[in-house]
Amino acid sequence: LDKIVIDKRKEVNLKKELIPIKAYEQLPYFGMKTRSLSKKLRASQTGIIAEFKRKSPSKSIINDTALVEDVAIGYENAGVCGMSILTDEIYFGGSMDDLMIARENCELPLLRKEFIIDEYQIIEAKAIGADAILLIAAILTKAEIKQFSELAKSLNLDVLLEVHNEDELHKSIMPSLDMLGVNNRNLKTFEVSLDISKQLSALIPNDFVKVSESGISSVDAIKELQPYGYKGFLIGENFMKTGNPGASATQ
Ligand code: IGP
Repeated sequence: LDKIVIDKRKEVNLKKELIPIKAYEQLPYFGMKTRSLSKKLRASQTGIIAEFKRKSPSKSIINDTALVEDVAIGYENAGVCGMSILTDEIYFGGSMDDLMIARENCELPLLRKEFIIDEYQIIEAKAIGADAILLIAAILTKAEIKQFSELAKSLNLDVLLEVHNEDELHKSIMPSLDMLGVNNRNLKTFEVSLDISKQLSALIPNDFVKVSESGISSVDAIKELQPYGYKGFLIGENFMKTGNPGASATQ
């Protein structure tokens, strides 16, 4: 994770020199209305956020043939609440183009899944058609979480704040967040356990939509987590590892 953040800082600093933020503010999506992922999750019975992920540091290649447009259409037809799209290239094989292509092919609320460490990436998210952003507590200070989430809110982007332990949770609770996500995967050791979601759920105030992330591989897992107050379930690999991610999200 430390390495990802170092590389991300280099990437963002380089991009800042190449593309001034003003250029993004000219893009058509920048001025467009967003769809609220948190509201959709709140109103839903199933609450699935389906992810487009080609590879990951923990699993290497998951799916390198599926086209993002097909998957976006498939997820939408499956009736999921939203789609998460990795835009990190180096570690996850994603891109901002993936998000833009998904935007052109479906009406689902789109979550930009990225290691956000700079306001620049939030402006970018809005400009490429995202409806929500991910903030990861493990890589941000409390002041940054506040600054970034308030900027996102000012752009009408929903904020999903991700935690993995109690300290990160305590540091993060603030009114500018919409969704509190518990990552069942430790981003430093890659160990996965749904118990993390169960343990932290009671500490999350009910004004936030609770999302359980990673390692969810069955309807039973969702049923197991619902009594703990979870309204959102972020699922990647389980759908992406199949030949037809959209169809697998239907079940
Ligand atoms: C999806 P899974 O185990 O269903 O593929 O997990 C999602 O939770 C995972 O990709 C994720 C992630 C992240 C990726 C959660 N938090 C932060 C990159 C960065």
